[in-house]
Amino acid sequence: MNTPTKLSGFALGLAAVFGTAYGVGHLTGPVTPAAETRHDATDAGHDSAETDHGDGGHAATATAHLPGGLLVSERGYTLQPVTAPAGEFAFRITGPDGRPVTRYDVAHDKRMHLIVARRDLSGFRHVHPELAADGTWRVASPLAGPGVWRAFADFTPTGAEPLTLGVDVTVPGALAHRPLPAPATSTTVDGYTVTLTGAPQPGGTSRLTLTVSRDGRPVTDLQPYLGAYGHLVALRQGDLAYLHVHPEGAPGDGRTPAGPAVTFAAEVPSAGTYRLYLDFRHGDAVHTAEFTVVAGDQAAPAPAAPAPTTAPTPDADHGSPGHGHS
Ligand SMILES: [Cu+2]
Repeated sequence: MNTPTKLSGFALGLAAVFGTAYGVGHLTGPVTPAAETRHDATDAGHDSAETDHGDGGHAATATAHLPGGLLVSERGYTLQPVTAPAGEFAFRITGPDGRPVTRYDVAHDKRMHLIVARRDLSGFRHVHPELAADGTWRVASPLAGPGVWRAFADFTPTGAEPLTLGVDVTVPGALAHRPLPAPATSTTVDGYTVTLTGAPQPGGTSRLTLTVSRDGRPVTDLQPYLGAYGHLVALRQGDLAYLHVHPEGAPGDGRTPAGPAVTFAAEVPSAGTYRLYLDFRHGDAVHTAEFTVVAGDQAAPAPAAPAPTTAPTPDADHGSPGHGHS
């Protein structure tokens, strides 16, 4: 493994990429002293003392620098689970006016991306609910068994900025202890082997390359899934801060191969342990490869001196901001 070599080369370039908004676009908002939430007038019951905003439309205020998914209510939008029949999961998003939102922009082929994982980071699923006329989203329940789950709604209300809200949902039953798998750079899923090159470093953009093989042979005919050859979600152990990253390049752009490697530029908000979930499509099925990674190597802090960037691949400079998160 030549990961350390690549990392040191990459670390030297970190200073130059500060401000790139991959995966966690809101991180680039002004970093203000951590004021607490700005609940709007419609958010009854939360009368934060320091807030005096009347219109709920402040895109660049306190929560602008938070990772996604930590809040159940943000910028006037609130994620509300709705009672549903057995086997179904339902929710709605209420807007600044307190009413269910019914108009959404399509992002990555869908108007709503619902991601779930247990609080212990097991059971990851990424599904796409259907919207009813009254603003209720419904989907066959992705909550596979007992536990405390985090459900993330990743969406863009028409006329507003993209948003990821999160809510805890408990499925009753006997709790199983599922320790987080140890950090690893290779994993298997559905007969595929996926290897990870690169490691996330807090404070900048980190290139993570995932390479897919099957039976010892590189997979070179990955199928586009939601407009990309892969979707990467990262959840931070401890609070399940959420990052959704799309790869460099796009199917059909004339320069992006259909595997075996898919490269992402990820910005992790802090040192810590993360679980990565790579969704990719092959053989007309979507597969999810999972990795535990540790961001921030205390033994090798990023040097501050600028230096030429060592490009891990020929495409290193093609970090188009157009591929930010959905
Ligand atoms: Cu999705």
